Amino acid sequence: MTSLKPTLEKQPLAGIPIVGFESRQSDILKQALERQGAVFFAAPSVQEIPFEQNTEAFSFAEKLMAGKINIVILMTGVGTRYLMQVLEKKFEKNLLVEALKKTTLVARGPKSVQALRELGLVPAMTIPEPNTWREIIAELDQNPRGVDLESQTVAVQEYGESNLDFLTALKKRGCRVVQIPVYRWALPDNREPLESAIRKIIAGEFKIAVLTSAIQIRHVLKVASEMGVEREFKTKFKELVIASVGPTTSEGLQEVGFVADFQPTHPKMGTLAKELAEQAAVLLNAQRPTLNAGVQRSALSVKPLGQVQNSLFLKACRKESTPRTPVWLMRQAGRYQKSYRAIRGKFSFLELCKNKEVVTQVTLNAVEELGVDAAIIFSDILVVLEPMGFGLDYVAGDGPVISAEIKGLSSVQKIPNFDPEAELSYVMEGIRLTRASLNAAIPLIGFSGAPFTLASYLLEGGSSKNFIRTKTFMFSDEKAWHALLEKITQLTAKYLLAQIRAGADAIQIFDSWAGILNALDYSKYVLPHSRELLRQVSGKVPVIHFGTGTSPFLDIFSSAGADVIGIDSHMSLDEGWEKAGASKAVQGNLDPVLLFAPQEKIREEVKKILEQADGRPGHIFNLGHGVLPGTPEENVKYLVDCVKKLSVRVE
Ligand code: 1CP
Repeated sequence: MTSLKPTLEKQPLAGIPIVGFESRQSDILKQALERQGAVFFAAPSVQEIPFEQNTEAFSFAEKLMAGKINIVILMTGVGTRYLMQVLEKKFEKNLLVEALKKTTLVARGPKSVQALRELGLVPAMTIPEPNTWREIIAELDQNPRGVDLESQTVAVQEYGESNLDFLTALKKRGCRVVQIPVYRWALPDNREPLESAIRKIIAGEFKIAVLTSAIQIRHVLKVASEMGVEREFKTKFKELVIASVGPTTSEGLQEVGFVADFQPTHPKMGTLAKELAEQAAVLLNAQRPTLNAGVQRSALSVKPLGQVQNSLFLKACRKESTPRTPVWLMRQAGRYQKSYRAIRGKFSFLELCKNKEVVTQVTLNAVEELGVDAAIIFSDILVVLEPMGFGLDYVAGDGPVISAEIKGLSSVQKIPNFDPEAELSYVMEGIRLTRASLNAAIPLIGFSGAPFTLASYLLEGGSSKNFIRTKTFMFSDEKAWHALLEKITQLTAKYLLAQIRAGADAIQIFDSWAGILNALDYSKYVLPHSRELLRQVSGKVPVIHFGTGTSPFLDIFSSAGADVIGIDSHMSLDEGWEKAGASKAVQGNLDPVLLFAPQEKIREEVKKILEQADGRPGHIFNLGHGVLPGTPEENVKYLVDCVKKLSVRVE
């Protein structure tokens, strides 16, 4: 025994107690982790109970034999085998296989490919990793084998429970869908290991929990609740490193309020064990980055595409339904926070914006302190003014001071084109480092000012009340005005595209002061430029278009073309949504001043806004404008908690 010790000590998982909830393949997981030195505790959480008298399966077989099924999608290997076992009781195997050969067979993953191979069948289509329903739809949409979905009959071998998102996506494409449920999930007959694991988690006996399917966490919570320890369990479970095998499992975790800390590059148990071992040291020491030590959580840097794409925030941006409403707040990082003031004490505002480690820390602090569903990169809309050749300073108490003298067309023509990758490299580096340090399931928002709002700062030289210089310039020299906005549009588009390349998962365009114009002037002097900017940056990641005072012309504002429309607090959310258009997602709209009010009042207003949104897909909770300096921090946190609790949708 002792001879093993030196080698074991070199293994990063040596002696680390890990709990896993896998059932059927528990041994494979155990071996893979033990090979890395871990001490594994198996707590099977699910059993599959095949439907013996499966009428849906029989009716599928009849349609199949009659040549009425065009496409068969095999979701799991075990399901494919169960299905054949059930069908063979009533039908002849050869005939079934022959009939399957005449359809287009789609295998979701390598295990369904294997199960088909055992029948002598080869799928016409296999699905790339991470093998979720989204990849299936993407493959079918690409239509590589000339499969036209419209009016096709598609049979889906289901497992455990129906995936409504998937079925809806198929139906939207004009398919007739035949569901073939093959087994249902149940708790294991022997719950003792699971109950014991729950007790051990509460006692702090594990360091890492491994989940290998989305149903597992729901079963674990069910048993914890039956044991009367759900609350303690949840608190302690969050202290573990939570490892998820892939995006669907991570999404399942997120739906019940947990965030996966780790997800391997391939959704396989072997890869999970290997990469978990590689990253264990960093994961187990996960600390927030410190100013001097740099960012230490690089292990979380893997950004498996599926994981962030399935976040509540990005789903809502795409108008997909979510189990609760996502929430983040404009200016969630800022002077109302003690942690921000402490850091700001050491740097000037621009120094802060230009230091990627500090940018990362400030961005993450807000996410972690508040528990919001999205991060926004810490920067400012005005930093673009420097490479445009203008002086920029932030003067305590007075806000930004910009030295610019724009007098007619010739001064507009003098504004240089600049390369944002080079001249605003600190923003891109900040995005890269933040993305690498941020929890892989939390999206990062990049941003810019909109052409009008940026022009107003240039022309006013800073903040303004009446925007006299801006409007005077606009009304008296239309040609120069349009040239100025066109110039800013081109530069801003390049800047936003660079942010997307650096890793921004969504972008927000702040047209904070658009509401000082009326509908006609907005349409004439601003809309064409905002529309052009949106045209240039759309289609890559969701784009949020925010303004204040825009309610009188929110329909026109919305027609500029963003995916998500910001609604300020001057209009109720439902009215705003109607005006923005039902096809849009919306973001908003609690009055930031309400955060100074008693918590009961905040709760009441949150409820009101949620009622107005009425559970419709596509609402992102936010304020109508940024968090104000001086806002009580506990109220900001309270707001976020309220949204999370009050918006849970009961299915
Ligand atoms: O003293 C300080 O510490 C500076 C305060 C501060 C902060 C925290 C400024 C100066 N900018 C920021 C950060 C900031 N600004 C962020 C990232 C933080 C986050 O949202 O979590 C963002 C997205 C902005 C965007 C921004 N800057 C806007 C659009 C949003 C809005 O509130 O309408 C605008 C208009 C600015 C300009 C600006 N930056 C800072 C000031 C004081 C101002 C002027 C505001 C005004 O004219 O009233």
